[in-house]
Amino acid sequence: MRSRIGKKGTALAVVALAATAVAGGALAAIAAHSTAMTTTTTIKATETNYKITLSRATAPVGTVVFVVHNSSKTAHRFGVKGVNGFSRGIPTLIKPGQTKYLTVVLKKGTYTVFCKIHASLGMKTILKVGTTTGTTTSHTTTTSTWG
Ligand SMILES: [Cu+2]
Repeated sequence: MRSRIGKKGTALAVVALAATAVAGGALAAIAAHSTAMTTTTTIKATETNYKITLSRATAPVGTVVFVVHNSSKTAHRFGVKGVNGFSRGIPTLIKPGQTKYLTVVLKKGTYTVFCKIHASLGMKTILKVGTTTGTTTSHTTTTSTWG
């Protein structure tokens, strides 16, 4: 019967060494700093007459990049409204066939994504931020201080 203790023992020793190194002074500070994370979520928004369809209805807290495509034959606008007076939008018309981008940093809350011109015709939808369930995915970027 062969024993596997030899291999396991080596692996444990390596882990212990690494832990000791990190615990020592400056290295620990760097390791702590590099755990700061920013989450960026890209959401596709398709504008038609008179509807906005989002590729996802929820997003984690952080940066959200809206890729707004107007697939109708009418010019539209694109804006995001939220709690505490949050209001951002693409400042120009999105003409038929055009794609424009809006990058926003969103806190936890419920936001209304809308077309300023046609909101009264129902051209608006809801985006929930910070209430993500297991069905959503996010891209997490770890910022390293190593260069
Ligand atoms: Cu519109």
